[in-house]
Amino acid sequence: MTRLEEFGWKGEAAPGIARVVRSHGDYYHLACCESDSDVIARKKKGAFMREDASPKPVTGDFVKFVHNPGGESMIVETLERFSVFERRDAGARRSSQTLAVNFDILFITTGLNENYSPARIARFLALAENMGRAKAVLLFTKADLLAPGEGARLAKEACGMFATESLAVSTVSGEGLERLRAMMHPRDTVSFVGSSGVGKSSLVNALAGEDVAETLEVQEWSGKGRHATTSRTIYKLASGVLALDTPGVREIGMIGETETVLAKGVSSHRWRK
Ligand SMILES: Nc1nc2c(ncn2[C@@H]2O[C@H](COP(=O)(O)OP(=O)(O)O)[C@@H](O)[C@H]2O)c(=O)[nH]1
Ligand SMILES: [Mg+2]
Repeated sequence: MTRLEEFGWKGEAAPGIARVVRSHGDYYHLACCESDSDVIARKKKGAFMREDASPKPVTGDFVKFVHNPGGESMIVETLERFSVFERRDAGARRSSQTLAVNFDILFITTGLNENYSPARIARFLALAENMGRAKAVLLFTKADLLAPGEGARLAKEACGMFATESLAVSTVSGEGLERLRAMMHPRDTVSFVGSSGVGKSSLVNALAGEDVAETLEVQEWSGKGRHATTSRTIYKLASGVLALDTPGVREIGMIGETETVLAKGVSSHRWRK
């Protein structure tokens, strides 16, 4: 299998096609069949400026690129996305922010502590409504903070309330992790979205069996709500599953409203250092 296929390309692997597996600033790490390691590329100047141009690439995108082993490789086009999850902002300069693309499963992640809010889950589900060819699963983390069986009960209740598959897990006790693994297939891309601090990176690490993702983005709390982590990465787990870890979403809004519950809940999180 080529590296491009290992990273989720389900069509015929061809030169000139790649997947963005990490991005920081102007630089993109590409998995492709031309190389056994990441090829670093930039966007071709002007290629994403025209009105009819494809969207600017983000981690998870499949792209067309020009490979230049001796110099700079250039991304020239973003291929059509089969799924997209985006946040819509009210009155902001940018009207939307693309949080994840080309995922097979969207895990809407909620902590079983102050983070728990049916209203927020409903909001995430509403944003997920037209996300494309992917399924949504409600994932409840930190089940160890509740009495035994309580997390599973809440997950079952949510499943009834939202008619969406639900699961309670804990990276501390290991509860639910086997069921979570069983939901994911090799070369599928899974994406975890939810508030900062709910344990998305911890889950990726637990699934990977080693620390690949940075957890507890400490600066995030000291910087008055600023997100320190802006890079997004696709991690290839030993199982062959591709996990897309995204920076936390502090506020996720529908057009015309702002989520404030999150900011309030944060200060009383018991795990805050
Ligand atoms: N009690 C408990 N704490 C957890 C669990 N998973 C993660 N945490 C803690 O929650 C905090 C935030 O985790 P992190 O993975 O960085 O969250 P992210 O911002 O969603 O990526 C860290 O202090 C973790 O140790 C869990 O299952 N149970
Ligand atoms: Mg994280």
